[in-house]
Amino acid sequence: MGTLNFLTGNPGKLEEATALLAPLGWKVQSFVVEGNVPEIVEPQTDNLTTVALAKVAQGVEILAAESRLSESLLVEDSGLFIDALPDFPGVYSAQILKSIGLEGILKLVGENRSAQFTTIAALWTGEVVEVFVGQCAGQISEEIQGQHGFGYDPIFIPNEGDGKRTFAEMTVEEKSACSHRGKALSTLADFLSQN
Ligand code: ITT
Repeated sequence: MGTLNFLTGNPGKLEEATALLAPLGWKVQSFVVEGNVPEIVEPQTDNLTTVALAKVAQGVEILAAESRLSESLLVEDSGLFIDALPDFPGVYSAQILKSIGLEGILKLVGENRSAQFTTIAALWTGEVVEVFVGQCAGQISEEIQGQHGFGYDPIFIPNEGDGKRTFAEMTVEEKSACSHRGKALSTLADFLSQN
């Protein structure tokens, strides 16, 4: 079985990647050095791809310093983009969530509730970096709904599915079947199976 080192400080991302990739024969493990997830500096930019590439570059430097360059390294950067609020919260999704919370977002959204989640995943294969993209279109819910998942899940209703339930009202498997991350990682899994 192949092993993927996933460099992330977000346990929800790790859980979703494991649920999706383990049945396909990939062991997903948290990338840790001396028991800790390494600190990564995210550049100030409004582009998810730039952030994902900066994360993977720093991760590969750490692999090299650990003499583990032949191992894999997966990173990803995700963001929610609300149509009525251009580029918001976008690459600043983590900071905005911390500062105004889900209630704050709901107050800002008016009649047009359309939104998209995007994931840019970057994989160091041990030789090269490959990039995978996943997108999921949906609507911002009227209220906070559901207990599962993390981040913006309780206010995002994907258009695929019944169009009523938020990601936080779905199982991990249901979310991955239509989510931005699920799509990016499914493409990654196809790539791995062919290479
Ligand atoms: P990393 O260590 O992997 O960077 P992070 O949580 O900082 O973890 P991101 O910058 O990619 O990851 O995420 C930005 C924000 O968007 C953060 O607050 C997440 O909780 C949220 N987010 C990302 N993916 C999400 C998803 O599938 N559902 C809901 N919220 C999500």
